[in-house]
Amino acid sequence: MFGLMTTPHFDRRSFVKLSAAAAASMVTAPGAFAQDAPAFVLPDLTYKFAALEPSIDARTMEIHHDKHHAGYVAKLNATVAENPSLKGKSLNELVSTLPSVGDETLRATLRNNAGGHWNHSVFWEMLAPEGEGGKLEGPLEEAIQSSFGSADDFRKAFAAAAASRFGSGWAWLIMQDGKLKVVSTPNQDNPLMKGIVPAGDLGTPLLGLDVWEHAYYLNYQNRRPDYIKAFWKVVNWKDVARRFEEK
Ligand code: MN3
Repeated sequence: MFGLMTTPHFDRRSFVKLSAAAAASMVTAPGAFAQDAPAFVLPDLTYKFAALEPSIDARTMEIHHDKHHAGYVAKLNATVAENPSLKGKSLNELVSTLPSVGDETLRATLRNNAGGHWNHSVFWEMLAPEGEGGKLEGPLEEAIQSSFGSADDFRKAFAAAAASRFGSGWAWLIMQDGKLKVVSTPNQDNPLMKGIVPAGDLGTPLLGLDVWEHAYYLNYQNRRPDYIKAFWKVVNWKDVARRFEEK
């Protein structure tokens, strides 16, 4: 298996906060049931907005997290609240079972907003302040060398996927059938979306890069390649290695 059903790291934190939110809602509204709490919660960053400078500026991080990511979470919660059939489903379940959603409009809403919440939640974890994310080493480095020839060749392939994605989307390093592969997806699609993205792009995401303009435009304007180059300085290799080992 690709490990598609493994629980992402952030789910645990979300659960803790959800429980707190549920408790709070019961205090403020005595008649309310715990399940009235939002199904999904915007995860806090584990570093400050300015922590990724100069690679990614504080204002971009703030808008990206507090407005864009928060927007996906709000829309997703509103969608779940309006559709009882979705209640109790995990984020992983929502993104990996989209074809089972019969209603086309609902499927599109989930694709964008469950996808957006999943993608951004892992993206924040895949970044770390310069010097704190460790380096590419050990079994992950060996696997990258074996799949791409060298770490440099991997970086070139990943950067090419990120630079050539037309419009908005993501570049990914994935584990597919026991091998590492670089793919890219449009909009908020991701490699877990069975039946949505081409089969060749499916796998377990180990590293992702958001190449929507909202991720870089304030600082880099049209210079997406410069943003991609700077990204390498803030990759959290410890997190990538953890995903590689857990896959
Ligand atoms: Mn984004």
